[in-house]
Amino acid sequence: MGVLNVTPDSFSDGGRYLDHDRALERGLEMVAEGADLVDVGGESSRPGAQPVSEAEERRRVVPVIDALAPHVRVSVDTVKPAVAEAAVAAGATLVNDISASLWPVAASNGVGWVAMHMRGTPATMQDDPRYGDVVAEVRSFVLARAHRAAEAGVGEVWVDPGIGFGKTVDQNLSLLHHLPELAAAGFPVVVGTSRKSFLGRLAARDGGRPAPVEDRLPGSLSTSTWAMLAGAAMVRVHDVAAAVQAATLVGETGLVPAS
Ligand code: HH2
Repeated sequence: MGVLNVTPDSFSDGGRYLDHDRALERGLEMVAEGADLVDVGGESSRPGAQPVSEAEERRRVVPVIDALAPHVRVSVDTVKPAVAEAAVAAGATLVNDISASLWPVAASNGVGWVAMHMRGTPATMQDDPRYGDVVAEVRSFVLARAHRAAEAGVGEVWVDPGIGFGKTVDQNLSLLHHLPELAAAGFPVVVGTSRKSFLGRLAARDGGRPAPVEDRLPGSLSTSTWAMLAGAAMVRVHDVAAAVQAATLVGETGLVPAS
């Protein structure tokens, strides 16, 4: 799943693809690089991000989805039902939902749905995140939502532990460590670690300064490779060509768990 943020403020590619033609060009480039799916988003969910209006988000994503859908499977990264509806009408066939609440939209439109775990909202999620047992809480949350969606008639339901969404570095690492248990629960798993700040902190340089976004490819690739080996059926990445190479290698090792 290649990431395409049609936003001015996403944490790693904000502003680069706000222009329609540049977004389309990048989307097609990711297809050429081997992406099976392009995830189009019109609202940043980085820590502290402020929401945008429904009309503005629709204006950003709908023309890009409309132009990309004939070439590749498209998902829409949104938490707004009306934006999801408009995106599906434009050709998206998967609703990537960081709020894990839009399954009724997926059910009524006959499209797939991703249930991701987040603590609170992007504006507040990194304010002192605490859990009794992060792995158990995230797992029971996403599985409960996934079962509700399946009961409502959604035929394709994914679960996602929501790396970086209201989690400390250690909590993110615990979730990655315990990914095999989530993958064994019966729903396909998608994982997004790409360029996230915990990778910057883990690669901190002298004096503890986190590695900047452009230096997080090694962490992005090693964690997405780990996720694939641990049973994730899809990884959400910015650097598609590198991730496809890693995925090919993982496939050729023969170590991928049987699904
Ligand atoms: N991460 C981001 C956004 N959407 N969706 C899923 N399913 N899983 C994720 O881990 C995930 C996601 C955040 O990354 P990005 O889109 O690059 O940044 P921003 O939210 O600032 O636009």
